[in-house]
Amino acid sequence: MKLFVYHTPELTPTDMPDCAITVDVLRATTTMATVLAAGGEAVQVFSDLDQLMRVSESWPAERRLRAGERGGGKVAGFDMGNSPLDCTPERVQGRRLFISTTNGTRALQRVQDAPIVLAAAFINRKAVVDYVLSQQPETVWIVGSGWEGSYSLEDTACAGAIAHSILQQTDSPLDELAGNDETIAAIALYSQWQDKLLDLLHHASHGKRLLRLNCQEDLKYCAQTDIVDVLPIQRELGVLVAG
Ligand code: 3SL
Repeated sequence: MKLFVYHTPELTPTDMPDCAITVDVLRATTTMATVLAAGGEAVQVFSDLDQLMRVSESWPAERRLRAGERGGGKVAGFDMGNSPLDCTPERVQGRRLFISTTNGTRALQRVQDAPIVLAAAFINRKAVVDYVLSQQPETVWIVGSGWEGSYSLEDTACAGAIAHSILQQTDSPLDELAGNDETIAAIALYSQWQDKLLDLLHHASHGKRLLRLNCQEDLKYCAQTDIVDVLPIQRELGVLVAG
């Protein structure tokens, strides 16, 4: 197995790996994992808000939830923004989440043609790592969502958490497992911050943006590791289910 970390969708090559893992710790992939862990039927991702509205219109109203986020805030006319804390079992059970966010949904679409597409965050890191180890894909890309084309500290730290755990559980030396320098840097970043991930989110520029929007509790939630045992896996183009 070779692991490659890419910091943003823009830095991700155009050919496809055997397995692509998209990461948006703050907050899209954390929200997706939470919805599926809470009994949501599926998560369907869109980069375009109008397209989301059109497609979801054909879905029964009582079995859908529309989530729209731009700039960290909820888009007018949508049921919710992108806070994982809004995704309680009472609210999401049996429903499909139709979601469009600034960066996370775009990152997922960037690698949607890979044979295996997963969504990962700190909260479901173990479920993702266990699945990758069970499947042993030859090439694994971990793609950070970043923020509008630029680097996000928290996504690279989560990529490092995944790579670090895979490294610990395989016999391969670091140089054999790591396919690019970014993978080694991500492992180093995670190793330094693993016991203070909430502090790291407070240092991150998007963390600061969310703090200005009073999302302190979201940061606390997103900083937790391995708290949900759920594998968001793409079943059809743009649709993720609990695997
Ligand atoms: O960029 C994204 O996709 C979002 O996760 C951003 S936010 O955390 O909802 O502001």
